[in-house]
Formats: sequence, structure tokens, C-alpha cells
Amino acid sequence: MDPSRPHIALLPSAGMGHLIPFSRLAASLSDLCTVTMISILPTVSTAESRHFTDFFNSYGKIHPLYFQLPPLDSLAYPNTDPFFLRWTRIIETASDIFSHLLKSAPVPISAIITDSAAASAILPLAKSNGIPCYVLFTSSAATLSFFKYFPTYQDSNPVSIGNVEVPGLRTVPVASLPRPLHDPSHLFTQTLIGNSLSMVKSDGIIVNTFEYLEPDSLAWLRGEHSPPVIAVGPLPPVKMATSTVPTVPTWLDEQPESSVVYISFGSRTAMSKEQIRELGLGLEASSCRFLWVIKTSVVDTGDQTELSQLLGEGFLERVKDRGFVTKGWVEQDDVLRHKSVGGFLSHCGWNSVTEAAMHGVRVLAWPRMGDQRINADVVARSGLGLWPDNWSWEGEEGLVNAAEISHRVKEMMSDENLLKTAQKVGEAARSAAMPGKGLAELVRKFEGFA
Ligand code: BUP
Repeated sequence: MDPSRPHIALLPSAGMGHLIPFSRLAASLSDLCTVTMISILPTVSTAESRHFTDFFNSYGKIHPLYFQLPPLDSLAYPNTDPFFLRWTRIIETASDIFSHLLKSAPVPISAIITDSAAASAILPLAKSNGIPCYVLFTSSAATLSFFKYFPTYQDSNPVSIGNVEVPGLRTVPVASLPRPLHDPSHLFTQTLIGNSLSMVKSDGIIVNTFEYLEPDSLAWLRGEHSPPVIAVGPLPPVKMATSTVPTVPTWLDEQPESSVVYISFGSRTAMSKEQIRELGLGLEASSCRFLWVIKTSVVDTGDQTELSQLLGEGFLERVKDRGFVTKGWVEQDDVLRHKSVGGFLSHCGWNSVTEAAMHGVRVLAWPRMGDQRINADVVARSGLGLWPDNWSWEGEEGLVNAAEISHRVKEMMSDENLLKTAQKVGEAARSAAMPGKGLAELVRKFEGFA
């Protein structure tokens, strides 16, 4: 361990959408700094546990620091999303995690980078120990600007919520807000407010985005002056030396260039069986080639139904010449970079958006919950994709029918103008990633603490 280099500790919370950008940042920093990555056990999903194994095996110079959470009385939080529950547990046990980190660190910690989901607990601990604290915000700059303003909005609207006008930036319609925020006393709302108030007291907020994709939100955040916002995106994917998960179906190699629509709604957005059937029928009616990753449960260990049962009798046989359907994990970044892929039907989790941007792949946005509608708005504004904003989402009963899905998929795949604007986003993304300017800015800050 080189004592002249800054020693950075990273604390991700739970869910692949958080773990993946943390791993990417840790890997990028590890060429310039000593890096410790905290792994909270047991993980919520199998995907996270495999990812930690592959990641630590591949990046020997990154120090893993394991922390075993005490058993949880889940009855105290009935019907709570298991990933959100984990964030709550990390906040509750933050002082134990922090002492473990301080005791186990082989050299003093120069700075800690915490997940925004745990900022309210980690920031005061870091400050009281004299350690600079940064936040990695794992969604868009647009979502960050909304989170930053939301406590002020709530102060003047304590009992009900409407459209939120972020002064000088844009109005976020009430329909685009994460559903739990509609209830000011909801644990999610309280946690979000606590984290937002702490983030602004941090030494800096790191966002996986770049100027071309989000010029207005980045300008607004920087105009707020404090804390500094460092755009490090798009972060390059990690390179696993040994992988316990399959990478890309070889089926893709046999398809014509730019002909395949890739469909995925991320690692933790389950779709109802009825909607899955309609989506299947819509893809069939579109006559497009497709690669579809299906999820029916929030946590991967709960996904037990057979594909043939989900999709209806004869579906797989009928589409076998032009469709590939799986319930397993595929390496999405490799899928999106594949020359056969020409479009992405996506829930607009932020990592998915940045990966599509990096490869200049057109997006058909179908946001389902949380921050996804705010991200879908970024997709539509930047020219990366289309967002039919009447599509149903979190908590809504309505199904999007097969005819509408077929129409929209064909529309995206035949839109040459969209292809060009998405490719332009791709060029800007690769040029932002190349010199790693944001990362260099961040490391310069850390060197001041070494
Ligand atoms: Br599913 C799946 N392979 O099969 P998002 C996901 N991913 O590589 P989410 C795969 O998981 P949040 C698969 O490339 C992306 O990096 C994907 O993150 C990868 O959505 C990540 O897109 C998923 O942000 O997380 O999972 O809904 O709710 O935090 O946005």
C-alpha cells in the first residue's frame, strides 16, 4: 500500500443499480488511489453477491471490507421493498459500519464516498472524525436537482404534494414523482429528506453523467455553488477477469446489424404477468427481432415461474426465428455495444440510460417507478430516445396493450432521425469518457487530503 496516495473508502448501499456505479467508480479510482470497498452482508439479491465475488477476484488491488449486518426483524417493516429496507438498516447501523472501517483500515482514510441512500448517517460520522465525505448519487443530475430542492418544497407544502417547480430549472409534474413521496409521513419521504439535507453539507456530490446529456441540470446544480458537483460520467464498465455469470447470448451474433430491440426493465422492477403477456404479443406483432430479459419479482431469488408459463402456450415456438427470451442475467453493457442491437426498450434506470448513451443506442422509454420518469424526460430532451408519456407505471392499474407496444417499437426502430440524434449522444458520451476530466478533478481534490 503506497502511503503517498490518497486512501478512499466507498460505501455502496443495496441493489445492482447502486453497486454497479460504485464498482465502476472504485475501479477507475484504483489506478490513482488506494481503494477500500465496503461490502455489507448478506446481500439482498444473488446478483449482488455474485458481482462482489467477481469484482474482488478481478480487482486484486481493491481492498474488500466485509461488514455482517445483524439479523433483521422484518416484521417491524411489513410490505417494505427489500432494497429500501436494506438502506434503512445501513442508516441504523452506520456507526458500527464506520467504527469497523476505522479499525480495519491499514492506512488512514483520506475521504469516504457514501451512497446518497446512507448520506444522513455517514456524513455526521465522517465530519466528527475529521474525514472528508463525498456522495455518489446514482441517478441523473435532473433527479439530483429535484432531490436538492425537495426539502424546501416540502417545508411550504407539508400536507400534500403537487407539481414541483424547481426554481430556475423546470417543473417536475406530480405524476413523475416517486409514488411514496405523495405521502409526506412515509418512511421513504422522511429518509429522502434526511439524505437530501445531508448531501448538501458534503464535500462534493459525484454524478455519473456528462454535459451533453444534462446541460441544464448540471448548470443549475453548479449555479447553486455548494457543494461542488462533479460529473464523472459515463463511467466505464468494470472488466471482470473471471465471471460467474454468462455474458451475451451468442444468438446476437447471428442477427443482422442494428436489427435487434433489447428489452429490459432493470434488476429490481417486476412486471405483472398480464403486462408481460401483452408485451410479448406486442413484440410478436411488431415483426422486429428482439432480445428480452424478463423479471417477475423484485428480488431475483423469488423468480420461479417457467418462461413458457409466463408467455403463454406456443409463444416461444412462434417467435423462435427472431426472438430470444431469458430470465437470467446478461451483461447489459456488452449487449448494448453489440452491433446487432439497434434499439432499447428500457425502464430508464439511470445506469441503463448512461449505458445506452455510451453506445448511442436509441431508447424507447417505459419508466415504471421511482426516479425513472425524471430520467425518461432526460432521454427525450437529449435526443437519445422517445417517451410515450401516457404509458402506465407504478401503482397504476392500466395495461399498455399489445397494439400500442407494437406501434411504438416499430416507430423507434424505423426512426432514422432518432438514430442520428442517439448516435450524436453516443459520440458526446465517448468523448466525455475518454479524457476522464471529471475523475481527474475528483482525484485532485483527494490528493489535497493525502
Ligand atoms: Br436486469 C440486468 N444485466 O440482466 P439501472 C441489469 N444489468 O448487466 P435498476 C445487467 O444492472 P435502480 C441484467 O447494465 C445496469 O448497469 C445494467 O441498473 C445491469 O436499473 C444495472 O439501469 C441496472 O439503474 O436500478 O436495476 O432498476 O433502481 O437503482 O435504478
